[in-house]
Amino acid sequence: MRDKPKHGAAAGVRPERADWTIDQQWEHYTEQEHAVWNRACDAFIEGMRKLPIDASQIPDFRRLSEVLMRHTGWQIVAVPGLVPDAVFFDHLANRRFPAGNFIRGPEELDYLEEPDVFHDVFGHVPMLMNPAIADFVQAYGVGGLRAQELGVLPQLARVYWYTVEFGLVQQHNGLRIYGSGIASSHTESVFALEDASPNRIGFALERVMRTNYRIDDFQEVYFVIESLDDLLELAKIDFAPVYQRVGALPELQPGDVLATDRVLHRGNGRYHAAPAL
Ligand code: HBI
Ligand code: FE
Repeated sequence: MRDKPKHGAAAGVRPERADWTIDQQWEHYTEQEHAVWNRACDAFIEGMRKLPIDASQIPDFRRLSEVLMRHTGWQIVAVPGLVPDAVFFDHLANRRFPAGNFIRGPEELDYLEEPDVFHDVFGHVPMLMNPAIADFVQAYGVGGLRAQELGVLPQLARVYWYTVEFGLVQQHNGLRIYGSGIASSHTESVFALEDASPNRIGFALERVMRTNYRIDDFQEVYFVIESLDDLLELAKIDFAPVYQRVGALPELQPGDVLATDRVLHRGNGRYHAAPAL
């Protein structure tokens, strides 16, 4: 079993400010916390060259925001952990990315359900330097507020989950990770790209909107886009009729494979079939 949430709304934290932002308190990170940050592979650090991300310590959000602002108009604001959905969407709709200011402990290195500074900065910030992701994440914020009003948030949240968090992209030189949830987990990076267990299926909007996901373990299915620019097309779609169609169809479980799926890899399902230790 996993521990209860320790940070943010789920842990009963009360906001000091209405928008839930707090001081990151960058000066207060300890040597040990900085050391947890410093566990990325060299290749990933390479990709973040334009950002003031130094592998030796936790980045300062003010400095990250300066660079992001110049490139894609985004900034990073510190939050204590998960924030309420409406608050999260409002930040995104205004090109502010809420990043957890706490860092996981050394015993939670590989994956935790709560977004900490490692997941948010190491996973999301480099992607927000990309113009397609920058616009798509903002569109998700705008769409999220609307989906809440329409009572269809679970369907929209699946799109975010299977793209921004756990998406794969078919690059000219092979399958690559763009999902931040994968990028911020070394073992899931290996699992998502190379393991025989999970399904890898071509991204199809309505299919994805029907598909439940796991938040407590590796994914059973990864959806693959052909280019990050595909996300820009997605952001232009009027979702109202899509919600109608999807709402009339049965939900799918993460391990399901449909006759209509474009299957890139049919997983053997071994990882999730094994009894829990
Ligand atoms: N809060 N800090 C933070 N980060 C998230 O990714 C986040 C959140 N609150 C709600 C939320 N995500 C979601 O579950 C929505 O995307 C639906
Ligand atoms: Fe995330």
